[in-house]
Amino acid sequence: MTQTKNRAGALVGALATAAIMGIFYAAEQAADLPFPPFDIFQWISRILPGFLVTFGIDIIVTIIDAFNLGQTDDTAKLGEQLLSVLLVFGLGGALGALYFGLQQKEGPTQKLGRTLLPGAIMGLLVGIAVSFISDRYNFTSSVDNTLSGFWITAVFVVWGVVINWVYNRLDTPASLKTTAVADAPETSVQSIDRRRFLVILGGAAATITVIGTGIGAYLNSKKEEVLVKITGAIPQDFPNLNDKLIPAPGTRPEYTPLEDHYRIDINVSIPEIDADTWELPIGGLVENPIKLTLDDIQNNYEPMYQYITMSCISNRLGGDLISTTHWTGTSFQNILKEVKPKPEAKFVRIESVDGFWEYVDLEVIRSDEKVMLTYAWDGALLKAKHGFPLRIHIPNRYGMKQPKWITKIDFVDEWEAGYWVSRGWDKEALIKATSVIDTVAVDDVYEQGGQQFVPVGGMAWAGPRGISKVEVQVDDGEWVEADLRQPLSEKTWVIWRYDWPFSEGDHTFRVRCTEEDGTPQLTDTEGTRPSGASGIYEKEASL
Ligand SMILES: Nc1nc2c(c(=O)[nH]1)N[C@H]1C(S)=C(S)[C@@H](COP(=O)(O)O)O[C@H]1N2
Ligand SMILES: [Mo]
Repeated sequence: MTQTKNRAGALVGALATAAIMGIFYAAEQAADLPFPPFDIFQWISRILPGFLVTFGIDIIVTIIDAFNLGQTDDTAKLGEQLLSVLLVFGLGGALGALYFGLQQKEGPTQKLGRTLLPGAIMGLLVGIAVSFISDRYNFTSSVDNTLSGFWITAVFVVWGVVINWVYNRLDTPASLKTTAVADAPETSVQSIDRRRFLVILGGAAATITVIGTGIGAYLNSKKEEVLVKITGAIPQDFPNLNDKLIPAPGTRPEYTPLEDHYRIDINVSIPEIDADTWELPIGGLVENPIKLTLDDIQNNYEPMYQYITMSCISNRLGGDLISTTHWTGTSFQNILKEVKPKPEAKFVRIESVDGFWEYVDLEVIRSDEKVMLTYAWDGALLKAKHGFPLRIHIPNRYGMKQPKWITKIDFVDEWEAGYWVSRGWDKEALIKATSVIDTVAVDDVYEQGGQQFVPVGGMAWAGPRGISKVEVQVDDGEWVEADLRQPLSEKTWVIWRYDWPFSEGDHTFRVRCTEEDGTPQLTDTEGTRPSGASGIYEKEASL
């Protein structure tokens, strides 16, 4: 009997939870209130040990790879959202089962009899706990946290009361009897009544979920992020406009369309910062602490423009977590001049709205004017998902060293591990030179002087260290130099092309590159963790 009870409890708990998720979602879209499942997921992802998180991400990326599920970043975020909802659904079921189980025991809850009090108490406790989580791990909602807390708690109280009410409704002597003779329930009028009740309940829960989700989805589709263009920052003609090299068909775009730029961060929902109230305090070990608004940063400092290729350290060889766009900001050195670091200041600690943080060595900033506080990409203020209103660019490092959504900058005398470093990733996260084949354009074979050629192409990248040479090898042949296109800047990837005078059959193509100063790329195959992927990229093709 207990088992039946627990199962009924799990079902009722899960149904009630599905219904309130619909309500939360509609309210999020309509009134910008928090959507607790995402906040709970963000909380869990931050407290789990780093290796577990990385392991989880790895599994998600492997699945996306193996089943060709589209863009890694978008699919992974969708997967996280799905997981959040499933997780909360499961928790709701577990609480329902627990509630039904406790109610049945001769315990204190039993004494409360047939009131709705025990359910209300459970809802209150769960609601308060979830409100605390939301308070700390929601970076999206614009609603005051106290108000959000009341909203979340109220919804959970209703949730608890509903579970309680359903329990009372099911727990009639008759229905207890039928659960005891569960093998032959159809013979009992009460059992039919009980089943009908559960079906109605399921229908009601599903209706609320569908309506809530529908309203939410409709409101969501009406929202569109407006890009705020900045005239002076709009990239004009590309500096390599006159380069003769035409990329082999199928080569990635040299300049990534903004909507295709990869996105990676620790958030299920995109943090949203209100530029009207945002102010950046820059202080700590400095003579002159300041506070900057977005307006200040845009107007009071010399702007700087750079074409930049950025990659996630989690990008696999040939993966899509790497992109190139045009960045606008101001050199961090301009800020140094103004705040005047004290002699004991050795590092800068950068903090973000989502609880992310990193350290930058002051020497790195002093020795490279291109460390840049960035407010615009592709000629417009940063999109929310790319760090609005302010992010930093640190040359020669993977993305994990470069916080988005910056909320605070402190000058300090001691280094500490940043968010990903404290979770086992490389301290320096220096970019590794890599080269990749995007295409062996078998559909674009052409003839010249009686010989057939197949265009082969891709990119090579070593951050600001630059690329001097790319070589291609077919099967076990000689390494042959490819033609290089002038890059958009010394920091962007280099597009290369090699036209192979081909022979029919199945072939293996390999690529390697050399840095500007003659350093060859690493040829040993290494996975992404902890220092970034490297190795010789291979591609098979039949001609
Ligand atoms: N605040 C914050 N900044 C962050 C991250 C983050 O999770 N939170 N992720 C970093 C990582 S791992 C990468 S690869 C880059 C990606 O920037 P993008 O999403 O704009 O491409 O942002 C970096 N900055
Ligand atoms: Mo990353």
